[in-house]
Amino acid sequence: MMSYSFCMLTAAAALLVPCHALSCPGLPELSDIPGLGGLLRLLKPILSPKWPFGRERLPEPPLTTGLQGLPISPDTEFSDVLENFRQRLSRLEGVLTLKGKIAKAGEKIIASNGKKADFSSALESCEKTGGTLATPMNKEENRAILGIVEQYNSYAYLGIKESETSGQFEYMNGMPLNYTNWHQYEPNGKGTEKCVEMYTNGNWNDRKCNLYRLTICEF
Ligand code: MAN
Ligand code: CA
Repeated sequence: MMSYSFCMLTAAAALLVPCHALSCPGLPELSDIPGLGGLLRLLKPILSPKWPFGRERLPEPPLTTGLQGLPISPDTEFSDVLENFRQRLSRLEGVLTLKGKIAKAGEKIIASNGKKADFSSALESCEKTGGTLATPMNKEENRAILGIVEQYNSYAYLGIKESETSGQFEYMNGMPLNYTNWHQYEPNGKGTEKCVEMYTNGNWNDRKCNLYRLTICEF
């Protein structure tokens, strides 16, 4: 049998436990002790932001998630605005995709300004608009870039360059390629063709950097 003082100590030490959960023989519930409620209310700011406990506790809003894992906002007006944006964005993407102006591959959006430029100017114009030169990192992305190449019927520079080691190619950030789609017998320029173009069949060829090629960016 627990003693009264042990129970009081336990109760005081376990203030985070809802009051009604603390019942000891002969001990009234904490909230029933005259004056204790007031004392605890005084201590509220230093106890826990989750105050009040037990019977006085307000119900928590349900923890649910909405479309694409976004938490549902208790502010329905805000979530309506968000949903409206999502739908308009999706329609806009649909129109641009239909017109062959953009292509989507996973999270990437591929687009062209329709202009031909040398490698560094093409890269610069992509970066100016917050993107970079289209860089196919898998079959799906290569297919998406090819869609734009086909739309303009024009070879395009890719975001790939020859590394310090002749004949080896890398991404613009210096990382080694983890996907390639070289045309037969390519790359063959060893030190003389430091850029890469995409043919109208989606295959890659290492090529000089000072030619005019379609600018395709990814965002
Ligand atoms: C041919 C091939 C390519 C090369 C170009 C250069 O098409 O040899 O590999 O890049 O010529 O003009
Ligand atoms: Ca070549």
